Amino acid sequence: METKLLELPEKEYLLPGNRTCAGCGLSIAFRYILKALDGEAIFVVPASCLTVLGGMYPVSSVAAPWLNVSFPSTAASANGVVAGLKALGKTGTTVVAFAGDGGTVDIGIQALSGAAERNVDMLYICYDNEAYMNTGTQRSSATPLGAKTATTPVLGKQQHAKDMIGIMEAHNVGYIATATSSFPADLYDKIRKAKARTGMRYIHITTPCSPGWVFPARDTVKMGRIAVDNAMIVLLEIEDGALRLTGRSRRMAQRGEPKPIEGYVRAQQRFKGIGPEHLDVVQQWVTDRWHSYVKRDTALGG
Ligand SMILES: Cc1ncc(C[n+]2csc(CCOP(=O)(O)OP(=O)(O)O)c2C)c(N)n1
Ligand SMILES: [Mg+2]
Repeated sequence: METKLLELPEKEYLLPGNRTCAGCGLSIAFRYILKALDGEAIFVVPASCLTVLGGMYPVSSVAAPWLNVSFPSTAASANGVVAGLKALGKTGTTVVAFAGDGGTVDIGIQALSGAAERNVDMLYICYDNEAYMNTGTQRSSATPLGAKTATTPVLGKQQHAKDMIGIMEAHNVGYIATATSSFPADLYDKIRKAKARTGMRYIHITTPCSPGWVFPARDTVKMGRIAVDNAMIVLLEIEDGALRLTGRSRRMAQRGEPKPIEGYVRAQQRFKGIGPEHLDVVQQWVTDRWHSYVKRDTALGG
């Protein structure tokens, strides 16, 4: 059963006022993540916009325990917290390793791989704004092909985004999901599901970034919705190897094909000047990925 937006709990754990930019997708996502966890969580966070959101000691915008850790060590540090809780005999608290795309897909990947291989009892969340945003938009291996960043300023990035879902599947992670801040009820349901399980769980959340993708701050929610409509984001979950499309992606698959990516690309200045050769390559990549996911969802007749 899908939770509806109006059914979400009213209690807030993200306190009013934090230091993120206007229209921050991460801020929206985190609000619903905290609701889904009932505040019963310890967050382990490396350097990122999330650290900025958390605030500087002695003040915090988040009503939950929180550890700031070194960049590459997020999953290893979370493993230490898991071991500590076990030694104290404490149960019922979800240990959440929570890092950006740079901190996950590039810098923290070895610690994450180790923790996934050991099936450590944690929820690992990667919020993906598709670049190193906190330091001024440098490309990461999650940046899409063609996007201009401070380190790919002329032609845009020349490689596709790394397939983190495939990498987590190769580690036999029991629960893997994608989500976006633009569909908070879908995100809420996935965090609830992950909370109820044990072992490693991995959720990859795309969080549109107004200054980094260069679109008006008021359009953050719209940008994630267009991304889903164009299959730049595919909402799915993989439970013990069984893949299921969820929410709007599921409804789209039942109706037909996603819209072309052009609407998404034209809405963001980071893709300004992208040539047809790049646009076609990204479109083909998006279409192929969409079909490979739809084919694996047996209930969709794949
Ligand atoms: C070892 C180390 N290298 C570099 C930095 C500088 N640094 C702080 S935040 C950040 C960007 C993080 O990018 P990402 O993980 O994608 O999170 P985002 O800022 O996009 O939210 C960098 C490079 C650091 N704090 N520590
Ligand atoms: Mg980032």
